[in-house]
Amino acid sequence: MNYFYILAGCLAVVVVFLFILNRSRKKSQIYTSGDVKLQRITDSFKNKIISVFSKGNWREILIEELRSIFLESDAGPAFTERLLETIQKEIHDKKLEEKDQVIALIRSRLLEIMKGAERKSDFIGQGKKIILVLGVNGVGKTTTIGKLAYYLKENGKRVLLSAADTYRAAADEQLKVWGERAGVKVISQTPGADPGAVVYDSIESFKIKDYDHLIIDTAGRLHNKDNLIRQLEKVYRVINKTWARDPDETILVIDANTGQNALQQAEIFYKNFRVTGIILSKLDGTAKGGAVLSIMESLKIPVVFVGLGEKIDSLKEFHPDEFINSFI
Ligand SMILES: Nc1nc2c(ncn2[C@@H]2O[C@H](COP(=O)(O)OP(=O)(O)OP(=O)(O)O)[C@@H](O)[C@H]2O)c(=O)[nH]1
Ligand SMILES: [Mg+2]
Repeated sequence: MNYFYILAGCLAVVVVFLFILNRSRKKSQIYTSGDVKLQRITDSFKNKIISVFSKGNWREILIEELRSIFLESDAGPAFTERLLETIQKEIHDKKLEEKDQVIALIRSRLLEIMKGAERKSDFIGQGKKIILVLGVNGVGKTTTIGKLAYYLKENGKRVLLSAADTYRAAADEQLKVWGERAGVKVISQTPGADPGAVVYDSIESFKIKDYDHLIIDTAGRLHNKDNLIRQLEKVYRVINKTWARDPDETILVIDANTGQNALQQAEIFYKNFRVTGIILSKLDGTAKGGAVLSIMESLKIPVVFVGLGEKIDSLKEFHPDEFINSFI
C-alpha cells in the first residue's frame, strides 16, 4: 500500500513538472519568428560596422556604412544626414578612437531621439479606456486590433470592439473573425451605415457594461483622402460628445514597408487628430521600419507596439533598446 502512495506521489510530481515545462516553453515561443528576423538584421549590420574599425580611414568608411544602413532602413535622407552630422562632430570633438566608444555614441544618439518621444503608455492601467485606431488602407489596423484585444485580454482586461469601418465591403466580418479569435465581442451595424452611429452605439454599450477597453476600427480608404479625414473627424467628434473627452489613446498604425511615405502619413494624421502613439506593423518581413525614427524625432510620437506577424499573439511591446539593437 505504501508503495502505491509513493508511486502516485512521484507521478503527480512528474505531471506538475511537465505542465510547468510546457507553459514556459509556450511563453518563450511567442514572437519567435520576429525575434529571429530582428537578430538576423542586427548581425548583418553589426558585422558591417565592426569590420570598419580594422581599416585605416575608418572614420570615412564608418559614415558611409551608417549612411547606407539608415537609408536602407527607410530612416530617410534628411534624418540620416542630421544623425551623421552629429555623430561625425562628436567623434571629432571627443577624439574618439575606440570601436566601443563610437558604437556607444551612435546608440546613445538614437536613444536620445527615441527618449524625446517617450511617454509612459498606460494601456493596461486602471480605468475604462477608448482606443481609436487610425491609418491608411491596408496598413494592418484590423489585424492589429485583433492582436491588441488579445494582448489586453491576456492582461486581464475586458475588451469590446467597434466596427466603424463601414465603407470597405466585409470590413465588419473581418473584425468579427478577429473578435472570435481574441474571444471578445464586436459591435457593428449593416455595411454602409454611418460610422458615427456605430461609434455612438459602441460607446453607450461600453459605458454601461462591464468593459475596460473599447477599441474602434476605422476605414483606411474612402472616395478620396479629404473624405476620409472628414469622416474620421466626425467619428472623433462623436467620441468627444459621447465620452466627454478625447479618446484615451489615438493610435496610428504604420506599415514598416511604407518607407519615407510613413512620415507624410504621420504628419497628416497628427495634424488632424491628437495621435498619442504608433503601432509599427509588419516588422516580421524584410522591412526595417526606420521611418519611425524620423517620426519620433520630428513629431515626438512614441511607438508603443510592433506587429511581428499575422498570429493573434504576434504583437509585442516596443522597447527603444531592442529597436536600436536591430540597427547597431
Ligand atoms: N506579416 C504581417 N502581415 C500583417 C501584419 N499586420 C497585418 N498584416 C496583413 O496586412 C494585410 C492588411 O491588414 P488589415 O488588418 O486588413 O489592414 P487594414 O489597415 O485594416 O486595411 P483596411 O481596412 O483596408 O484599411 C492583411 O493581409 C494582414 O494579414 C503583421 O504584423 N505582419
Ligand atoms: Mg481594416
